[in-house]
Amino acid sequence: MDYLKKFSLEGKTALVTGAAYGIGFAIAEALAGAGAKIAFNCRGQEHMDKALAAYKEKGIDAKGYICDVTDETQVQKMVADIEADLGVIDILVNNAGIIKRIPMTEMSVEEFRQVVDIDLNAPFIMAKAVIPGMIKKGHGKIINICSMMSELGRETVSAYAAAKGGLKMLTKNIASEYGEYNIQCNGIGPGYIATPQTAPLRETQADGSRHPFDKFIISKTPAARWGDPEDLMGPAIFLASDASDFVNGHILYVDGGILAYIGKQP
Ligand code: NAP
Ligand code: GCO
Repeated sequence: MDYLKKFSLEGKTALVTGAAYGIGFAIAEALAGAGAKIAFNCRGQEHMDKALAAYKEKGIDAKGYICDVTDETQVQKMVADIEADLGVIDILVNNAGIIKRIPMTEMSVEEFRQVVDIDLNAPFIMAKAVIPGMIKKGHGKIINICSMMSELGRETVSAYAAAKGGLKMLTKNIASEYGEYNIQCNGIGPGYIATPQTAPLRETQADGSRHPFDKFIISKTPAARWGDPEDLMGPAIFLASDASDFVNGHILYVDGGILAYIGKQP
């Protein structure tokens, strides 16, 4: 048997949320490269137009939908539209997410709720919308984009860490609840990846030196570099494909070794 064929996504339909740019865009590109039809969403027309042009430039015929993943009505409509346009969704990647870096005692409850709403409640809304179709089809893959903050805390990211820690457990629960329907739900936990979300942490200083946080991350990463969105392509294909059919409820950390490392000795 040609076991490499199990990595093919030929004939599958994938929805990647928040894939106008950044990690989502790279994952969508990878899934398309492995043969999947791609649907993606973002919230505004300006990002949508740019994204459609970027997919076209890569030779990918992606279908874009304007949809806020926190709005269940919009999500249900998007999923129905994708079914009509491309077929029942085989692969869902819950990628859309935001971060707010504010010390906890200065953070308003509205700000905390907004992060949890997008980073945790929305993956629930999304998964709830696609699981019935997956059950009918007899298989499905859900990939939740987790974080180093699914395991670790740090100053200013309380809401994000709470949401991403919760997303890790939602992943395990979906695996537990729907594994018997041949649905696998796994997470990818990216390390520190160079995208617009982390741009403020990498800004060159007025004197031309590197941002202290940039240096800190390099020192904490055995690979001694930031990750690129491309680093997530292979793991995403694996978890979206039949090659991972007995992997369920797992979080695959793609972090250059951060979680394995105690840090450089003084
Ligand atoms: P990014 O560059 O800020 O992109 C985030 C994407 O999410 C955008 O396409 C944005 O689209 C979309 N989005 C945000 N809120 C949305 C909503 N309510 N509805 C629909 N789309 C929404 O972020 P990234 O760095 O690529 O991160 C992608 C995911 O990976 C996030 O879940 C993030 O937490 C996670 N992550 C990132 C890193 C990292 O180091 N960069 C590490 C670990 C995990 P619009 O603004 O156009 O709507
Ligand atoms: C931060 C970062 C992180 C990363 C990522 C790490 O401020 O510490 O933005 O939270 O984006 O999620 O895996």
